[in-house]
Amino acid sequence: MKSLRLTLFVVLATVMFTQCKKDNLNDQSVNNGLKKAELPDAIPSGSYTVMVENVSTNYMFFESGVSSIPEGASVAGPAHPGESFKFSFHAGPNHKLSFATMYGFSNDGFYAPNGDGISLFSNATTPVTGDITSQVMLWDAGTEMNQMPGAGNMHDGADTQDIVQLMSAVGDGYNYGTVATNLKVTLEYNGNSMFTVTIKNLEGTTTGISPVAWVIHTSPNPLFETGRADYGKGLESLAETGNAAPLGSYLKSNSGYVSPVAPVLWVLHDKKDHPIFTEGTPDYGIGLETLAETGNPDPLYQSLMAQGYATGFYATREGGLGDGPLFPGQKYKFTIEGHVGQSLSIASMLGASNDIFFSTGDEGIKLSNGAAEINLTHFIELYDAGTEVNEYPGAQTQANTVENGIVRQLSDGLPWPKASQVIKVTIRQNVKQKESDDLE
Ligand SMILES: [Ca+2]
Ligand SMILES: [Ca+2]
Ligand SMILES: [Ca+2]
Ligand SMILES: [Ca+2]
Repeated sequence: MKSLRLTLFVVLATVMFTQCKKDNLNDQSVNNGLKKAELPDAIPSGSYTVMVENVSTNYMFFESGVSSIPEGASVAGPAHPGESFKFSFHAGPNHKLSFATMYGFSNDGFYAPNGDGISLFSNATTPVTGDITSQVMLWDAGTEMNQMPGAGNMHDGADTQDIVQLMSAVGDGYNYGTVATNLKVTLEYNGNSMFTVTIKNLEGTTTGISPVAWVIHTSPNPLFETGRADYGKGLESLAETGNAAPLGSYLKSNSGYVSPVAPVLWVLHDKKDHPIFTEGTPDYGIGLETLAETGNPDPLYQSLMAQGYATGFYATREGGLGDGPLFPGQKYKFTIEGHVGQSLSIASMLGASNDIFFSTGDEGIKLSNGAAEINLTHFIELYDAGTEVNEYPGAQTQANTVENGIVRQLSDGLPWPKASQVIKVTIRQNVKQKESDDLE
């Protein structure tokens, strides 16, 4: 899995912020276009502080939805005996499937997998397909007193605030049939990290089933936790009335793509140099492929050093969080020594991708004078290194595929976020005291 590779590298490399050519660059910088009279005590230095932040929304779930129209029907409603619900989604090796559908002839009974959800890949590489009915159970939401299940159920049990548990653990003495005689749940793999689930209500079933709320997730217990009261996010409504909309809308508003931002490589150069890549041409083969595919900037850093550039990379998160990629809300803050007029280029992998990276473009951004903080985010775009085949955002199932592409701005038709939805980059020129400068 991609983000794992990223994390592993960071553990291995105790990344130190490195800079070279610091001394001679510093001296060149001070008088470049400077109006000294306006700055009696402090003058701009060649030192800049760069802040990189992951500004993504930290969604709890990856994808979600409601399947409300039985196959072959034209309006929303329950699936009667012999009918089925079908839905599709994308998922990667770390994703699980959970769903819930009401056992119609009960008070608050519903079918669902257990809290862990259903694994979608075995050995992290092979998509799971076929009959997954054995991973589905009948649960009691604990929100209504049970009555005799069946067509005669008045659905007027008393409201309760009990725990969610297996129906078999409730001990109400009623016969709900078995999951295997009521349902058949199957999983198909459609390729390109897409799956389709079919929940068939069997001919010999003891009940109809309601529209299905489903969610693709990584953390356990997205819909309920065994032994705990209902979360109050819509499961009660689904389990008691078959209305999946409230639960579906809760899941929807908490679902989306989340990616870490990998450690950030920077390099100072002349605008014409294009040290990291040249747009529209193949990767130089000096380390960008590793940066873009695994998040590890070290090979590119070593190459740029060997070419004599002022370069470095940074992986230490603010707030005592140690080295690692940036998760939502986390930031790097580091200082570079350059001079006005030089170009600054940065590169960092979009962690939940194949070979997508943030970049300032092949020419970089010109360093300027001015002590105000400047937001550089609008100079940052997502680029495709052209070295690994792109897959659905956040559902990376393969590594080391061959793309034979060129480095270019990301444009593959897949629903990637904009760079500015994930990353924020600011720069501030540091000032230093004139006296101390004179002492140097
Ligand atoms: Ca109940
Ligand atoms: Ca209730
Ligand atoms: Ca690619
Ligand atoms: Ca590759």
